[in-house]
Amino acid sequence: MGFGKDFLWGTATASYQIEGAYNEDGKGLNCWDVYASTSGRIKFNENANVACDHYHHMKEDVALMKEIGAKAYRFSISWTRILPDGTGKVNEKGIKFYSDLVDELLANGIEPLITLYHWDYPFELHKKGGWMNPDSSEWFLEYTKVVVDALSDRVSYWITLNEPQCELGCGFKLGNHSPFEQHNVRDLLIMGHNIILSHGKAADYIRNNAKKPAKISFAPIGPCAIPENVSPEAVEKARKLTFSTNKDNFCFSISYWSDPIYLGKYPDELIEDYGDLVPKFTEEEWKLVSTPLDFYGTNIYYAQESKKIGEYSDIYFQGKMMTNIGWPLTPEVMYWAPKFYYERYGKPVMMTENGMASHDWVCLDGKVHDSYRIDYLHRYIREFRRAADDGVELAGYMCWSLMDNYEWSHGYTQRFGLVYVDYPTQKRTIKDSGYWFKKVIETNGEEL
Ligand code: GCO
Repeated sequence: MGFGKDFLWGTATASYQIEGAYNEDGKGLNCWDVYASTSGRIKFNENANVACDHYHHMKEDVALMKEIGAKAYRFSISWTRILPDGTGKVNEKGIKFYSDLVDELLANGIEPLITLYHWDYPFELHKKGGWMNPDSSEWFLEYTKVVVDALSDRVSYWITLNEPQCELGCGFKLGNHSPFEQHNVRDLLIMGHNIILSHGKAADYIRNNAKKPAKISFAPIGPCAIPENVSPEAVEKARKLTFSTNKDNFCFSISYWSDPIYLGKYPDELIEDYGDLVPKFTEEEWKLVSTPLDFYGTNIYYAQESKKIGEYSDIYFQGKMMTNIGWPLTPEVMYWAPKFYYERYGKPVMMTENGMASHDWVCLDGKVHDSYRIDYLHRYIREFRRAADDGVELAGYMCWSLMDNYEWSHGYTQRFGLVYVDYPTQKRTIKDSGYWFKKVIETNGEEL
């Protein structure tokens, strides 16, 4: 069966990680701009003030996508480039940048997929309490309206939120992402509630107001557990673990976010664990939250740990193959996750991110020979295709990332790109994996 004829092959990035130009042309500051270098939580205190300087290399970067043969590009919009204070005054130069990007993509036959929010929260709104503020979903709606009104005449694919798990879990529970805070369960449930409602209001607005018929989703992480074997009992055990809200770690779970959005209810387990601490949606709000979506976006890099084995676990064992960032190689997750998500949420699955970090450099011959990344992608995409062969509807695959960029708390130490970026000179070099991916696209993944 393989990937269908309309399967979208592309690459993905996010505004803060690539754009730079953090204070140019009227852009307002976000929480990463303000805290990255002062938090003490980022490798070498690095920030993305310049990053890949994509703001000034936009056309060159679209040309690279074209060279790689990508049919789609997932990128995020910087909220404060559009609304410098988060609400109120609109920055026309910010809109122009994204409008030009969309035009450039379309002129090169590349489908734009917009992520509205990939973690770069407006600093002015943060000062007003951010997601804790009961108005926060209205702020998000105001921002959504400006973007959708400006770009939906040319854009069909909309992803409301990237990985709300990390937004909440890393930003406000663990405190290792901006704004580097640590909150109690009560606060986390309030913020989660407002984030889910923000998604709902945005999805409803897009559905009813986009000028082109819209395809909408969000892009949660997909920490799926892999069955120990293929017996029905083992599969059921993995399924249960995959969708568990996981008590104190509920903000990193799948079901805490996806059940309200795709099934119109909170998971029973969450209510059993937290009862009245879980803020309630009105009936009207539930309708917005569960606005029917078109696909299920998911970012997947490795499986969920499901069993401790002494010092180790089923996914981390002595000498286990790991990528440079320390994530284990678990290609089977690309089969099981789409299968489980399709069963539960009933929508075509789009891999909105997948890829690997490795130690890359430009070799003496001027090329980047990243054979490990080719092997990683080969193993993962092959498993993804197996899900299609098994009847799971798949919508696309967005490789993370188009180019090396700022990897949050790891600063620039992790290279995820199909394109190498030499930061001091901003010179780009397509890696061997970029050319390999080009062939995969040309053959629609049939030769893997
Ligand atoms: C995430 C984000 C990306 C990361 C990528 C590699 O998944 O954390 O969506 O911004 O850069 O996933 O960690």
